[in-house]
Amino acid sequence: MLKFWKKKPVEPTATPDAVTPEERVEKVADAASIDAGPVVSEALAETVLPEPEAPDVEPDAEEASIVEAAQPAKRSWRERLSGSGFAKSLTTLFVRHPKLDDDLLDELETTLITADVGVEASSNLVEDLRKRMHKREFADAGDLLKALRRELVALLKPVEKPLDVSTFSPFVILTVGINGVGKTTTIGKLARRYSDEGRSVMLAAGDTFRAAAVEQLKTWGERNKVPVVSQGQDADSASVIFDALQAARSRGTQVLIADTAGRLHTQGGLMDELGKIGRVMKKLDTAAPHEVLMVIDGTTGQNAISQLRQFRQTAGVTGLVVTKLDGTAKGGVMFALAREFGLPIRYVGLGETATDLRVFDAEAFVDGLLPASLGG
Ligand SMILES: Nc1nc2c(ncn2[C@@H]2O[C@H](COP(=O)(O)OP(=O)(O)OP(=O)(O)O)[C@@H](O)[C@H]2O)c(=O)[nH]1
Ligand SMILES: [Mg+2]
Repeated sequence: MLKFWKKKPVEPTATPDAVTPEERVEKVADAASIDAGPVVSEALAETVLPEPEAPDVEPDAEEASIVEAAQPAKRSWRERLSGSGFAKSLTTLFVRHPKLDDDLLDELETTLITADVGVEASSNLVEDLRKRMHKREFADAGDLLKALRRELVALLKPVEKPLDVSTFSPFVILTVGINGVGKTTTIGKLARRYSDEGRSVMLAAGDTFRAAAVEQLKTWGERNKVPVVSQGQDADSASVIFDALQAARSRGTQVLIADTAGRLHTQGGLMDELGKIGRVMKKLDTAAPHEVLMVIDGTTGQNAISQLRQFRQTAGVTGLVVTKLDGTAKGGVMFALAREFGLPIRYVGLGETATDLRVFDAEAFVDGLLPASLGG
């Protein structure tokens, strides 16, 4: 769970030779040749990219298998989300109020607000449903459930915009977020996903505050056979990420994912460091980072709104990952984020293992929260 009160990152210390990343960039740019190069794990040499396989099935059979394959995937969203407080209270609500009336709608509003959907969004949604009920649009609570599903999907559909990492090479993803939200774990899961898609991946250990953070990233790297660029503890984060970008470019790596230390959105100095990382990257590639991925803990509630507001301002967030939606998360924050910012939700975390990161799917998510049918 949230552990930001435990760890208090300090301002980054200067590198041993007291060279700022900006100066370092100048030095590297001035140098005729790059000597020692970055520290890259030997796993690079072992990385063998699988050949893309030609489809050997008839189009119809292929379509059928895609549909078939999608069913267990949808089922697994439901299995994972069914433990969440939001899904439980929605199911209980319809069991306790099988009758379509104002009481059902009043409780629905309370349920949405309690799940962190946001007061205004919840009230608007419920008032709209109430009007339609009074106009006798719904025959029973089952019809109301169907309308609720459509409304909830409509709130999330605009932010269902998957990340396309094939637009640049290397495609650079900078992950940001407060402490303990699941940044490093998400990077590990992304490394697995992109490797499985046949892409070459490199990780940059930009969380230089804790030795354990570098080790944690290296473990994910080894597990997925992807190289991890790191420097010693207390190295400058921007310098590590700069080295990694340089290495990724020279090796023709397709996706570079940079980790950063967790920081509170209220810590001005640390927030400024994210801006510096971006500026340093731009010296090598003016379009980098191509995605600033903010990781948000799904159990956070409304505080996620102020976190995102601050990170967007300082780090230019372009996409979101909402983690920990399995377990005790209320999940309503997804709707609040979508409504308030309209930023793409790229992925959601539904567990701790490598395959528990899903491309965000508005329908699958809403269906995972709502009872499948009433009395069924
Ligand atoms: N249940 C669940 N746990 C998750 C998920 N994503 C991450 N975690 C857990 O959350 C904890 C923190 O994850 P980290 O990846 O270390 O978080 P971080 O943001 O890198 O943390 P700092 O580097 O300390 O800021 C770990 O125990 C992860 O296993 C998820 O989707 N579901
Ligand atoms: Mg981390």
